[in-house]
Amino acid sequence: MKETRILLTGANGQIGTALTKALRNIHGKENVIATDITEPKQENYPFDFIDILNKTRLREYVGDYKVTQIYHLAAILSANGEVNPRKTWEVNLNGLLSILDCAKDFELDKIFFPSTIAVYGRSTPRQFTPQHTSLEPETVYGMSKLSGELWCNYYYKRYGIDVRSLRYPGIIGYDSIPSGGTTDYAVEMFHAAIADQPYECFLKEDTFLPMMYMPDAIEATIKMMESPKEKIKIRSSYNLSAMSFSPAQLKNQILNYYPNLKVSYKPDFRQDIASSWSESIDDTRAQQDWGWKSKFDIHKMTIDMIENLKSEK
Ligand code: NAD
Ligand code: AKB
Repeated sequence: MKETRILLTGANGQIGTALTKALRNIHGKENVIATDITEPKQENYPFDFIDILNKTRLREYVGDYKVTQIYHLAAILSANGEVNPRKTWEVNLNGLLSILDCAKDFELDKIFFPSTIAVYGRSTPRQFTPQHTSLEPETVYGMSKLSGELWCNYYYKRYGIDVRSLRYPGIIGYDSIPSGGTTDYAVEMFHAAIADQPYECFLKEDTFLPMMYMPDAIEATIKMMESPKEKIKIRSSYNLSAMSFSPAQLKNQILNYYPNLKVSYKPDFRQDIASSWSESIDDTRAQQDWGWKSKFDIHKMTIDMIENLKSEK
């Protein structure tokens, strides 16, 4: 039997940092290779530089290290994506196509592709958004991820590639500070509270968005990736849900522990992005097909975030 050897792209990012740790706990440190275009902020061995746009290096690496699975996290997120739309399309879509070609040519076992709530648009039902629905994203990030979902489904059907995908909500975690996204305000508000600083939120106080605590996101990813192949019936991307809240509701939760927290609201271009996304998600198919169930609501997440951020201080 082939030994499992996993390669992560974009491994220094918010999710990559936590997912690399979790996969190393399961498969052993040496069998999980972290790659990115930036220096890791903390010890991350084995690590190497791979720019997802360098197809030749990617293919050499996958061949040389006998990689069997790729978790393809490298991407440019929603807010940063609007700064350079063509580059975002190139990184997010061409990067994925290179990964899918590797999977085909090197006969890899499995691929993970993270999609996002950014695939929804203003014509999508905003409450309890169904799995199959109108998808007319307005950001280049959402467009690239939606096209990516369709390519994943195509490679599954045409070439039998075992590619699996989740539409992550906004992810909240304590391991690293997110940047370049529209849901980043939530993590930023926690850091401001712990540092005893006022926080200026770039979204309006009543903007509801689907959110998820990092441990739930990691558990969903690993649970789906370890499920038997026949249980994965959706090969574009699964809706995934945990909680939905507004900046004002998050502030009220944090005030229970940091009563001096001051939050002001100064919406910028990210408000328009947030307003085009869904407020809550129906993830019944993920529950039915491979047994997904989230553990953290806003209350449990707030307690755990604060405990972890305080212990790191
Ligand atoms: P992030 O921005 O924190 O990390 C992305 C990483 O990709 C960065 O470390 C960056 O250096 C790397 N990268 C960018 N361009 C690259 C290139 N050309 N080659 C190689 N690496 C490159 O993002 P994240 O929050 O960790 O997200 C990981 C994945 O999950 C992304 O695909 C994102 O679209 C998806 N996702 C994230 C969230 C969230 O809330 N964090 C929600 C939905 C989907
Ligand atoms: C972003 O805000 O761009 C990401 C996402 C929801 O995909 N956090």
